[in-house]
Amino acid sequence: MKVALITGITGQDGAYLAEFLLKKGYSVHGIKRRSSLFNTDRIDHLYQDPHEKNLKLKLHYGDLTDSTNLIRIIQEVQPDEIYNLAAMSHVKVSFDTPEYTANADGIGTLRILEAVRLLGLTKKTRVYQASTSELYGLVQAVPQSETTPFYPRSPYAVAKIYGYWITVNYREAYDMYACNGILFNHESPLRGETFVTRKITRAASKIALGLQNCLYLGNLSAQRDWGHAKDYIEAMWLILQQEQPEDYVIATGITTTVRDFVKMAFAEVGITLEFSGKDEQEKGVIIDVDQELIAKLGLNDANLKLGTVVVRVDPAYFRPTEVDLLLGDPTKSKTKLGWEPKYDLPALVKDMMESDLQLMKKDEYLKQGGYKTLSYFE
Ligand code: NDP
Ligand code: GDR
Repeated sequence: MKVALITGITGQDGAYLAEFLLKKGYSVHGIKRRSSLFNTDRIDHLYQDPHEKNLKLKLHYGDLTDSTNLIRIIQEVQPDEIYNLAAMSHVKVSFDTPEYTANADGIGTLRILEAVRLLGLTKKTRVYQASTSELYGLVQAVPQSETTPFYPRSPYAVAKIYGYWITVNYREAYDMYACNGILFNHESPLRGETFVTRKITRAASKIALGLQNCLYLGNLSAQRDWGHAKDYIEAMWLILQQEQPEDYVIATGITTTVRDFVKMAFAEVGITLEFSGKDEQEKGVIIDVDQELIAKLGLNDANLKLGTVVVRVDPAYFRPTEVDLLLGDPTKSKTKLGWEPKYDLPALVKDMMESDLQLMKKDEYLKQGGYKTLSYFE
């Protein structure tokens, strides 16, 4: 039985990857952070009571900023494969916490590689590093491939560029099987709520249910190459199953603006939006409501009047330096890995909207049932 260690197992990709590896018969170990509230929602369905025999999934407390802890866990687990997914992964937040981001995302990668080396595991343990299309940053060329030059545009991307190169360096210096997956944006119903796609699908669902009036966003013209996380974690696994360790771009090869993603999400709940105005004054206005679809989905059209503004721009969400256009070239991963995504963008939007509509309906039922959040001081 192969043994895998996943850092960042409580995140979007970690959750999908853990399930995927368990299905493949792996023994899976994950590193989770200590938190004052439970932070294992995404993997609770995989959880096994630690008292059970033949545990297939085991969680360890740890942090990428603590090298002694990482060395101890890797020594105990003796993994065949490490997937280093843990990171402070929010680009905008990295401008607020640049030093922490460098520590966790940059030096954190070094800590993992160095632990493998110090423990004499360079021939046994294969390492996957979660690199990112943010490395391309300021557009040098499109589509972006494994040979396109990098120009990072945020403390996050600068930290990740260290992670990228230290992975390449350990591969070359110590003959390790260590690889970068340069993954373009990938989303899912498990996506963190403050990334733009999930923020949009949650808000579109709430607005359609009359639980929210307006969605405030930043740069609507940014273009992203969006895929589904379920497809992308499979590529991570494939990258570690090859004869030679190499770096791969994982992308769909199609780019879309944030504005068009908004339109697609609202269309799933029968709302057609038109955008007018420029930059900070830009607005998304309802120009059509599909009554049949609204009725079919069991929604309430009371707030959905033609001409209502449901999307506005708030410059607070602009970034000091933006990445305007990402468009990946997945030729190498398709030909060498045989990787083929199952979801296109419309299928991704549909999946996220169906899931968020269900979640928001639960909120609506609770509200209708008279449930109120209690104050702990009452
Ligand atoms: P998430 O933000 O959903 O998950 C990040 C995970 O890292 C969480 O489990 C989080 O724990 C954990 N974590 C954060 N800081 C630390 C730390 N200091 N020590 C230990 N664990 C930590 O990210 P995704 O799943 O979306 O992404 C996975 C990886 O892939 C990240 O490295 C990200 O930067 C990278 N990436 C993501 C892309 C995407 O589009 N999703 C594209 C390209 C790269 P907690 O749950 O407690 O917060
Ligand atoms: P990104 O994802 O920065 O590409 O990083 P995010 O969804 O945060 O932003 C995508 C684009 O949308 C614009 N945008 C907004 N973004 C957010 N979060 N909130 C808003 O209100 C908003 N309005 C417009 C942004 O300016 C940006 O252009 C993600 C993360 O998962 C990284 O960890 C990963 O490395 C990259 O994808 C690839």
